[in-house]
Amino acid sequence: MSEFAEQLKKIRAEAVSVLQKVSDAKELEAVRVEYFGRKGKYTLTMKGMAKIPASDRPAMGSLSNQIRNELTQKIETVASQIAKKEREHQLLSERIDITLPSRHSQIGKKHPITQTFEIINSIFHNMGFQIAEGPEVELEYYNFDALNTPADHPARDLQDTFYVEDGIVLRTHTSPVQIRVMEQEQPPIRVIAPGRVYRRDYDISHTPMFHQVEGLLVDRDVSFSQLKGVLYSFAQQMFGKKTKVRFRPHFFPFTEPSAEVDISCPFCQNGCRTCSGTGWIEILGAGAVDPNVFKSVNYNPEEYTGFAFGMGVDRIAMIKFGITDLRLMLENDMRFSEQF
Ligand code: 2U9
Repeated sequence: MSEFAEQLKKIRAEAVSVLQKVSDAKELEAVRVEYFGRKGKYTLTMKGMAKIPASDRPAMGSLSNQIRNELTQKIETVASQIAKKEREHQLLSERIDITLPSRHSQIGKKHPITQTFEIINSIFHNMGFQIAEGPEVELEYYNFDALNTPADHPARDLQDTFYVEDGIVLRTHTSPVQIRVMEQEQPPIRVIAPGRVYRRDYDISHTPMFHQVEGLLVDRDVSFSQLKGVLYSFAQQMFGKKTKVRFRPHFFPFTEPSAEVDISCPFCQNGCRTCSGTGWIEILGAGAVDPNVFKSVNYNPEEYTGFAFGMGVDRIAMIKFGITDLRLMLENDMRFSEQF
């Protein structure tokens, strides 16, 4: 056998044994270069072909081709084995344990004030009242003047009302909404005005922003007894069939006569902390619309009468859900709202 053939067979034997020990793609590439690179063992050996006598060349050409094909195929086989192994390794390392519990996502609940708004709105909606809304930054005219509240009334004081600028306030009640409704529409009027209101009050039982629902009904021959009927029905639906209602005389600039309305304490029979031992809890104010209010919207007070009422929603929510501390309502603590 010629030296050339000997050399090639040696290369083959060596390469086959080296390939058996290769364990990753980088090593494999190094082996490929070692034999078939520009200065690789096989490549260099093949340069000796020129010196082979012409008669031996066909045989040597065939042998070298066979060895090259054999080795190239072996390299490819090893390459695909390595790729398979690496893929398996990757799959194992990225394995997800689908039996693990999922991450807990907190689901919100409606705030008790929102829930209370919805209950109140629906009770009055079922009695035929429409829901009206208006601006929270309001003209002093709509907030006070049109509501028969004189220029020197204490409610207008800088100490009690947030003034945005001269003649513009943060509304202290939702009553201006009803004035705006009456400016736009003729009787019969049946509206409630839910919304945020602002007063310069901040202590254990007052916050500078709170929530109200007010109601207004205007028509011919509206009576105080109709007001009593509507509010009685509201109290029964809101606080239960056993609820008793009483009216105490009061004064508001926009209603005459006026009353404060109490319900029998839902927490006790004859006196507890919530009702200060009286058995009664104040829930709203109300009255017959003052004729001066009608005059400011060009309604004829001889032709029309009406009633109005107003309630603090935060207060109603506290009674409804038995919340004892107003501050809890404003902290946005999920542990609080989850309870309702
Ligand atoms: C118009 C005419 C009259 C609305 C009324 C009350 C009585 C009342 C308070 C309850 C607790 C405010 O949130 S509170 O502090 N409200 O007592 N509100 S009568 O009277 C109106 C409204 C609009 C055109």
